[in-house]
Amino acid sequence: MLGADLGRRLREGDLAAAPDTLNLLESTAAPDRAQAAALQHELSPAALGGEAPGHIVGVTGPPGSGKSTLLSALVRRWRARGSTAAVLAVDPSSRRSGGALLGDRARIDFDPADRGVLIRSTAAGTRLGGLAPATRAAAQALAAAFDVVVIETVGVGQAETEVAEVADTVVVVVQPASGDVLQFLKSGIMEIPDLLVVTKADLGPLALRTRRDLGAALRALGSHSPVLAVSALPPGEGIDELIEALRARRAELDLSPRRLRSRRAQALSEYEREHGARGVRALGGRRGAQELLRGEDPGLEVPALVAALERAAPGECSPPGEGSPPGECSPPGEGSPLRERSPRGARSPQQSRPIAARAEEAGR
Ligand SMILES: Nc1nc2c(ncn2[C@@H]2O[C@H](COP(=O)(O)OP(=O)(O)OP(=O)(O)O)[C@@H](O)[C@H]2O)c(=O)[nH]1
Ligand SMILES: [Mg+2]
Repeated sequence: MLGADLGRRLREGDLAAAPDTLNLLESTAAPDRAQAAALQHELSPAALGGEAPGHIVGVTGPPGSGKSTLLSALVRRWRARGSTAAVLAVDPSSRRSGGALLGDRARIDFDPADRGVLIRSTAAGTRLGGLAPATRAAAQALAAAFDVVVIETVGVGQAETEVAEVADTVVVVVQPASGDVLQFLKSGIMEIPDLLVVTKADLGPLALRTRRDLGAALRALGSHSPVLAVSALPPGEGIDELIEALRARRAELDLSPRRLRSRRAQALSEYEREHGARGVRALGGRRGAQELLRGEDPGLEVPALVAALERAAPGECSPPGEGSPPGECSPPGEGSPLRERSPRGARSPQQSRPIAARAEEAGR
């Protein structure tokens, strides 16, 4: 599968390229990683002539609060208005770690024959609330072609923080009487979302009281984020208002600084995953790495930024057996305290080659 072709097709708005794009970005096979870098290159701000125009919306909230049901309603309404939508749902890998506990979890409901909608669920892996790296890359790639790209994650706190790193807008979904979310907000455990949605408004006055309490808490914190009450079950209530609030938010957003910050943060975390704490130290620590990234062209895609970091730490990260001291760039050995930092564990020699070298092999 040629990454560059998929990238070009998405750039031209060919939504049929989206499923293969997701497959490629999710693949961990070494040749696919190189193709994925080529794909991202075709979708860089430099190649697009600006940021990908789609609105990347993070939807997060406690298990069972009604996120998927709400997304079903939103997708239906977006499609009725002629907007295209992709939803990347990050499923908690263990039932213990979250999810609607009573087994009444709703799937996002959509028409599989409609090319204007793409729904993809990915396992969150071992990290509760965490985003898989593929999810970030996928959201950025799909934003070149879809009007809206939603990332659904379960949880508040860490999940919300991670989503905020990649999303243009963060929506937190709570159900009526969510006292814990109110406390999280007040105590600062939870970052202030761009939009708060109280679901299940059909259940009665409790939803309205929750909306009022959350609104008061936000105002006390100096926030002007809207708080909406919706019912996602047919016939639905408040869905158009939510769509309008999202549209207004998108219209006032200055995408560039946000997306640039996100690409740099992502590049650093990918570099760190690949080369460990030692690799980061070779760049003068996180600060040194951030400084280096600030010096790079803002139009570069994430893999190119990772490659720039790799070039800046040549002793650490040149391919094994090509002049560097052995093992410098490979994951720390068994028993090393740094091993934890390399969640992919042992890799084949080809996999541990720097991303830059692999991208070049892909013929970029
Ligand atoms: N009455 C009512 N029930 C709702 C509404 N929205 C969702 N539900 C119900 O709440 C339960 C959980 O909904 P989901 O959409 O699966 O919630 P979720 O937040 O996606 O859950 P997880 O992905 O497991 O965290 C289901 O039984 C839904 O039918 C609503 O607006 N009104
Ligand atoms: Mg869900």
